[in-house]
Amino acid sequence: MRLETFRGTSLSRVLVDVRRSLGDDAMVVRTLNLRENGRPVVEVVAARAEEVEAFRLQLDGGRAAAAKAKRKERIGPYTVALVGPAGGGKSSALIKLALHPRGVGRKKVGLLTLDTHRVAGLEEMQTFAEITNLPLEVVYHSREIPAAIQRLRGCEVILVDCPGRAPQEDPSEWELALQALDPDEVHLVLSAEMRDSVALRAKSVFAPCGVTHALFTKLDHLERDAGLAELAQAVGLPTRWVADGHEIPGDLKESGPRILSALGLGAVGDGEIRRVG
Ligand SMILES: Nc1nc2c(ncn2[C@@H]2O[C@H](COP(=O)(O)OP(=O)(O)OP(=O)(O)O)[C@@H](O)[C@H]2O)c(=O)[nH]1
Ligand SMILES: [Mg+2]
Repeated sequence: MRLETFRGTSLSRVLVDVRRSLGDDAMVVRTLNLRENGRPVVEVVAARAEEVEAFRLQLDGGRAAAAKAKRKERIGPYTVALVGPAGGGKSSALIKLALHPRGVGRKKVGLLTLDTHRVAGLEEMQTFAEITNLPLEVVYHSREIPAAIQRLRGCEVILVDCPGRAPQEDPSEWELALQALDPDEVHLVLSAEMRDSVALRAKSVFAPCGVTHALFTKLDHLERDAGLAELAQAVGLPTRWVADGHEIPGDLKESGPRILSALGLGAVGDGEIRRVG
């Protein structure tokens, strides 16, 4: 989505330019009153309505037709896997998702971890499962998947934690296990501090995992969410959730209003967009 900046001596004149350039239903992202050489100037940042709508649809693609079609052919718990580079916040996001009503906290949740390489990672998940009394399956080999799923069959949703390792040409056991699980959704978990180019690289590296969504974390490290909307646009994946801190489970947010408001489109939570005129 392209944001264009218009300047003029009065708001009404600038809006005429905006309409002429971007169409009658152009959307105003922000207006600023400035001074240039001592004179008052109005600056308007705006975008084409259809481009804003396309971005909104991109973020909302969690209801993608492909996922629905796949779902029709399956029975059993809905499966959501979290993949991504080491330290991106997969396990923390999984814990928040499992508990928060904005995540899947209202459902009957089961946990499954493929991150068996690091003792600390495994212990973290086991401790979490114990405290919350949620069932946890620890899977070392792909052949263990059917039995693990069978034991979790009473759950509505299974959240799957993965190691922070890039997929290999010769798939390792956790990748084979992920393939055997064939999750309904695979969220690529990325720190929002990443440069767009690094995030795009991660997207292509983790593509073999069947990534369907992005989940951005560490928004609390950004200054007023600066760069978040640009990153989400660059990555170009449906994005349902973002994480913005250490608090469990509170620091999990719905992505749409948060990302659009990072652009100045509507206040957080209301999803409203101002039209010109
Ligand atoms: N400030 C902040 N820190 C976060 C957030 N999410 C995760 N972290 C921290 O980032 C670090 C890594 O988080 P993890 O959840 O272990 O990341 P991971 O992707 O599971 O890491 P690996 O399993 O090693 O690949 C931890 O210190 C978390 O507390 C967030 O939204 N904000
Ligand atoms: Mg982890």
